[in-house]
Amino acid sequence: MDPMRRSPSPCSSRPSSPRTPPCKMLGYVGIEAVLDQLKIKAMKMGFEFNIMVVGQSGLGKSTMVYTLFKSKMWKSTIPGLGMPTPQTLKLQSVTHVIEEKGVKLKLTVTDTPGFGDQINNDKCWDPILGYINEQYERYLQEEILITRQRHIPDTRVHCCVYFVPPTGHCLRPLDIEFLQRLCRTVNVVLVIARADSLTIEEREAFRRRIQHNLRTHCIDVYPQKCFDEDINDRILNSKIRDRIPFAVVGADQEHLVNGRCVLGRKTKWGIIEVENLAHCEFPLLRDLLIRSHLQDLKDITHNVHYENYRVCRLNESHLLPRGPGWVNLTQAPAGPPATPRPSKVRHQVQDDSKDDEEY
Ligand SMILES: Nc1nc2c(ncn2[C@@H]2O[C@H](COP(=O)(O)OP(=O)(O)OP(=O)(O)O)[C@@H](O)[C@H]2O)c(=O)[nH]1
Ligand SMILES: [Mg+2]
Repeated sequence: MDPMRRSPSPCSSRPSSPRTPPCKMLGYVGIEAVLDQLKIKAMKMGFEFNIMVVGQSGLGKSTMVYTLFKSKMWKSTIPGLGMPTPQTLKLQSVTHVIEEKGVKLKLTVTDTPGFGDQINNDKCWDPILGYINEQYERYLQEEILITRQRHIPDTRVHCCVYFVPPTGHCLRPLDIEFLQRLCRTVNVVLVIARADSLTIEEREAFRRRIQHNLRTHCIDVYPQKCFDEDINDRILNSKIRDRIPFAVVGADQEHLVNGRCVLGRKTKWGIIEVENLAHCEFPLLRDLLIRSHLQDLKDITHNVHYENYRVCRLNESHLLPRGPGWVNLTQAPAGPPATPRPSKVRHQVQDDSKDDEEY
């Protein structure tokens, strides 16, 4: 059947029916329908999001994972309700598909053992950076195959939540060293852990000191100023940057407060509700990660962090002997590559591909 007949154009010369005023739709092409198509496709495909929690031992990383995704995640991995969260002894990833209103999210959470317990904390960032780079390498190896999958499974870490201990002073040298390395490789969202141990004034003063430390040590945590795309981004992200690091409290127990079931920590003088902004800033963290910036975190991971990794590896591959298989990269060495500082690398990448063609 003639497609033109199936969907008569709003501008067709046929006499219009009495219900459609003749010239009102003149010029209408129907481009906006592409949004519906994108939505239908995205709903069918679902979303992938990978998050990692990092920080010193006992700061509430595993508990926060539970708080973030409630019983939709993690409960199956915690041995029995009401049992204390066990110490995390090895880096472990758990994947769950969670569904809300027909939207599927394949969520992978990587919980990491706490660091900083050793007398010598030298290179305690190696296993974490090693894992992050390993996921980039996996993606790259799939991407460069001649016959590649239509959809490459994405295990790259889109966001790393870094827990700062609630010392009330400033960032410790270990945190500074760790963060400097991490921020070059992945999006880092900074939080003040166990914020219930600080008063409101202490939290505020601590936050300002940490912000000052970040500036003086050139640590660019998410959302990075240089990646704001327009004025709207700048306005929204400036507000977030002003509140970072979020002072959060984690909990895995529910309590009854005024007839409502709330997640919180029970103390002698009352219940600290994690969802209550008057008690802590957990809702700001949750909104940033899931409700407002999930896609942006994925975009920056792909366009900036992964791209930097890819450029480094492809440049390395130029050192390999030329021949039919030269693009087929050998596996990355165990250590992380010397990744440059995050930057929009589109030009670099294009230049690189031009070089490639010259071979
Ligand atoms: N006061 C307070 N305690 C918390 C908070 N979050 C977690 N805890 C408690 O701190 C203890 C350690 O929590 P975990 O979640 O196991 O800490 P972790 O960072 O995963 O520890 P490791 O696995 O050893 O690295 C548990 O008893 C939690 O109930 C918080 O926000 N405030
Ligand atoms: Mg843990």
